[in-house]
Parts: sequence; structure tokens; C-alpha cells
Amino acid sequence: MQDTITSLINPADEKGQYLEGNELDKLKQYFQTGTLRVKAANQIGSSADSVISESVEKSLLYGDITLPGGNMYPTRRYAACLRDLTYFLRYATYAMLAADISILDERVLNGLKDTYSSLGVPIEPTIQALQAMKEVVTQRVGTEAGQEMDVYLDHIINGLR
Ligand code: CYC
Repeated sequence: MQDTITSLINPADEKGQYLEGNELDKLKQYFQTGTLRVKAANQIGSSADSVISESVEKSLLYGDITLPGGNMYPTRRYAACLRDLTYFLRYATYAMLAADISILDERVLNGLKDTYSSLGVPIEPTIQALQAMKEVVTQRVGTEAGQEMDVYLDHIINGLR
């Protein structure tokens, strides 16, 4: 896993150079948005259960997917789906804090498409739930931090496509 700081320092170190212009601008931006990101992570962490249940309510709950024959039926699969959504939210929040996508690639998306396809977990409804999660998160944390979280939730969405 990397973060904005290590992703800038590691390549500079390989060249034996100080950070300069553009790289320092990226760091400055990272520090300037630090409080915003920490505050959002706190808000998301303290209301994660309700973020998940609202996202499911908005996207999946009233569709055929929860009925016999659907991938969220029976309860075991419903619970697996809620659990997957909690993973997505938690890891997107870590990535937002680090301002770096690598944790998502390494710990969430790595092999996920194959797992879903071998289990018959449908991609489109998963993406709909993630889209709903973006809306719910933005309601909780506000527009600016919501846009930050969108980057990482979108990265998961694009990784599933
Ligand atoms: C299953 N989701 C799984 C499985 C994995 C993950 C590995 C198979 C093993 C298991 O059931 O636990 C995902 N595991 C992860 C991820 C990580 C991990 C991401 C990284 C931290 O360790 N079904 C739907 C919904 C969707 C859904 C649209 C929820 C949005 O219809 C999810 N995932 C779902 C379901 C299963 C599953 C229903 C169980 C499928 C089955 O066993 O038939």
C-alpha cells in the first residue's frame, strides 16, 4: 500500500533527488485537504452501518435480486452482499485518507471480477449499489469531501467493469 507521500518520495529517492515543483504542489494539496479528509473519515466511520443500509435501500432492496432466484437470496447471500459493501466503503475511506488508489487495487479489486463471475454475483447491481453509496456518502460528508470519496468509489466501479 502506498499513500501520496510515499508515492512521491520513493521515485525521488531512486533518483537521489529532492522533491521539486510539481511534486511539492501535489504534497501541498495533500496537506491542505488533510483536515477535510480526516473529518470525512470520522463521519463515515461513525455512521457506516446506516450508510450501507441506506445505499442498499436506494438501489437493491426492492428489486427482484432479493427474491428467490436473485443473487441476494437467501439470507446468507444477502449478508455476503452487505459485507462486500462494507468492505468497499471501508477501503474507499482508507484510500481517500491516503489519497492513493493502490490499497483498492491490492486488497479489493485484485481477483474480484473473477470471484464475482465464478459465483454469479451480478456486476450491474453491484455498481448501482456503489452509485447509491456515493450519493449517501455525499449527503453525510458534504459536497467537497463527497467528491474526494467519489474518486475512490468510482475507482472500484471502474475496476468491476
Ligand atoms: C461473495 N464476495 C464474495 C466472495 C468474496 C467477496 C471473496 C466469495 C467468498 C464469500 O462468500 O465470502 C468479496 N472478499 C470480497 C472482497 C474482499 C474480500 C471485496 C476484499 C476485502 O475479502 N450479490 C449481489 C449484490 C452484491 C452481491 C449486487 C452486493 C453488492 O447480488 C455480493 N458477494 C455477494 C454475494 C456473495 C458474494 C451474494 C455470495 C455468493 C455465493 O456464495 O453464492
